[in-house]
Amino acid sequence: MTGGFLSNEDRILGDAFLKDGYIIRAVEDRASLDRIQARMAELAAAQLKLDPPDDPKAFLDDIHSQVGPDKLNAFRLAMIAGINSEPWFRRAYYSLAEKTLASLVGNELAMQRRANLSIQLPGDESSLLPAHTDTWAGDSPFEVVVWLPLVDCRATKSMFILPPAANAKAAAKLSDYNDKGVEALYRDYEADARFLAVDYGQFLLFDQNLIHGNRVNAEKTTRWTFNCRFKGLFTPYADKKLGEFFEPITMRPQTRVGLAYKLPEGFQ
Ligand SMILES: O=C(O)CCC(=O)C(=O)O
Ligand SMILES: [Fe+2]
Repeated sequence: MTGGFLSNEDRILGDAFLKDGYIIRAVEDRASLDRIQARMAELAAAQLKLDPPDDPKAFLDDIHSQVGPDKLNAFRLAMIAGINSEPWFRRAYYSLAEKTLASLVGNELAMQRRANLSIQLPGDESSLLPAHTDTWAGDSPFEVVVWLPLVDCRATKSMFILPPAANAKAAAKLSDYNDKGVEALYRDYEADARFLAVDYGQFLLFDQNLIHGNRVNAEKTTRWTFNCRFKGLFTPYADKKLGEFFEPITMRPQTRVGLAYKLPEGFQ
């Protein structure tokens, strides 16, 4: 049987992931999470010419009092550039979900080179992601997303996903929406969509082959979330290539040996 040699622990986690299409867990390295959050708050304050905040979470939650929708995308891009230029950032991000990734994806992994950041101000309609799967847009079905909130994310301040059963129903009828569009798709499956409650201190790991997206943030505070893709290093790639979009992060010694090996020439 496939996976018959998995440990009990891996089997239990894997069954939960396959049933729901996602898992939500406490981060595996709280110090790294706090470091990322603190640095983001510092970068945001510097960008806005403010003093570094005492309470990073409250500052980030309230950023809509400092940044309006017109300046939001430039601000967001500056935040992404700032955090991705920290040499420790990707290792810290990986450490938040290291064991879970090993269990659900593998022990030789490729990681997205630059994590994305989503900032959603209360009531802002300008930066929404309609219902989609990443695979429709050129991602490999072997990719998962590690989604990380810097503030507590609940209801429309979070993202929604269709669990596998509802997703399968929607996928079977997808061609009906060529004309009707994905907003109609969302409406028709809205009752099945799960808005995932993920608080600061937790991460969400989800299967991006399932329909997901977000709506206008109807909460009173601003959403800050990272998303970053991981896949088995030797699983098939789609549009996002190794070396361009992805980078190997946990290659094992015998793989290095194998990749470097050249059969001796001229020896019979
Ligand atoms: O953060 C969201 O609302 C959606 C994220 C998403 O679509 C993704 O990470 O693939
Ligand atoms: Fe997505």
